[in-house]
Amino acid sequence: MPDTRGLIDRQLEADLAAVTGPAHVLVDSDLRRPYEVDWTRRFSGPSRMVVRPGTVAEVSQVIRLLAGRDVPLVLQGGNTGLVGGSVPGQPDPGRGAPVILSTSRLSGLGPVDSVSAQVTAGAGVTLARLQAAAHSAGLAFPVDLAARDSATVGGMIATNAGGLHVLRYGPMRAQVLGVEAVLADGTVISRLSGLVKDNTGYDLSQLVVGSEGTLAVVTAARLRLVGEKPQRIVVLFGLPDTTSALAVVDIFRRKIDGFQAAELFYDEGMELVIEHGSLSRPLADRHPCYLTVEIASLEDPTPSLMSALEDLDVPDTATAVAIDAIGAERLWAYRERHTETVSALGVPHKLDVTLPVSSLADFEKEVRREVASVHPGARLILWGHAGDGNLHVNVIGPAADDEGVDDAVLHLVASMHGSISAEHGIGRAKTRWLHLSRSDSEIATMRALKFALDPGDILNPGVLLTDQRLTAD
Ligand code: 2HG
Ligand code: ZN
Repeated sequence: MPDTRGLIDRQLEADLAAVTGPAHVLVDSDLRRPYEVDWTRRFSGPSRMVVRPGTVAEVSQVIRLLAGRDVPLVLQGGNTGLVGGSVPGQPDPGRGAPVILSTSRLSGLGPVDSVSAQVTAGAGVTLARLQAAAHSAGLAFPVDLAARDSATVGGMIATNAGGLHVLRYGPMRAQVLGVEAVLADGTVISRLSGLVKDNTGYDLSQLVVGSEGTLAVVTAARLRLVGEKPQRIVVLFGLPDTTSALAVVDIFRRKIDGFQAAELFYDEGMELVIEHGSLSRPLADRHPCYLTVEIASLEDPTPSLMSALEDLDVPDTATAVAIDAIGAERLWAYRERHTETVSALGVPHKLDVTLPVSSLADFEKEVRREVASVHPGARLILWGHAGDGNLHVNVIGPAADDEGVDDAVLHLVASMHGSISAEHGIGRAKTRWLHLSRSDSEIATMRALKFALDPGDILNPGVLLTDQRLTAD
């Protein structure tokens, strides 16, 4: 029997190499392996090869080649998405394993246009590089997140990333003025002119934002920047409970103009981070709950901070304040190091959920009870973005493929009128539960859009929507 699959793959490798150059087609299993496992280590799957196109024209040719042979494609940016959306799942029995298209070489970064406060960035530009470019022009990029050194513009657009400053500037979607993207048949669409007002029909760029690589491959984007706010204060509060943290958020929202982050975590997370990072204790005592607040403005925010603190009527509160960059980084570490600390304990189940802010304190109690009853002995570490009602429920203990805790937590979220994904997306992790947050008619509309743009189900099959040998019904 001739090895047909092997022959087909060798031909594919040669054809892809003719487009990108052989150095950018990785076939060897050791070279492929890092692309096949997601950051959490919970999601992984085999690929045929990895291709790294360097231009939009190359992306288009690669997609045409793969679509013409019915070979599925998995898109990968910084691979920091946490829901398995950027790695292969189980191979499709009919079509075999996918090709991974890495956007890492689409790393062109245009000049910052300070008059319009905009910049054009390739999909492979990391968030940290984008932030540095904005900073050198006296501007700032409005989105910030802990994975800034690895997360890339393309992935952040595909997942509509949120992060630390959503309460002030909104998520990634709010920063995207237009994208350049390649459709499933290789067609390139481009809206990089940066026109703030452009009412000429469907906003195709915004359709692609948050579509998790299922509708198009983003290759570049025109992004909004904001004026840099150099006067920054970070306050770490030690508090009795979630309700007190929300009281701080409430007062700061009303009284402080440059209020831009309100990050919630708890004693168990603080203790783990201190131990894992060998950090000193930031406050004299332990507290059940912590809130990291950041204020940034043009003028010194101290007077409005003092006035907000005077209005705060929460007992048993302690604070540590940082007014310089080194102190701010030190205080931020207790919050930002949660993800890496939890991963050092094992392979986490990560449930990124939002609740109406008014239900967050009840949810915190309920989720502790629920996890303890479904998986006694599991370790639960909670943290999140208090201003957005967004909690990251991290559970260590259940096996990677044991979905009992996931199921219980997501049903609890739905019963409390929350969303099963706040900022990470559905990926492969949550497709089973999409119906908890989206109605049948919404899912049918999403499937119709997917079918219209990618009838062969080439782009990220198995991500976001399941059963994707789609029909238009
Ligand atoms: C964060 O806010 C990130 O720290 C990651 O969204 C959350 O690791 C997580 O569960
Ligand atoms: Zn987050």
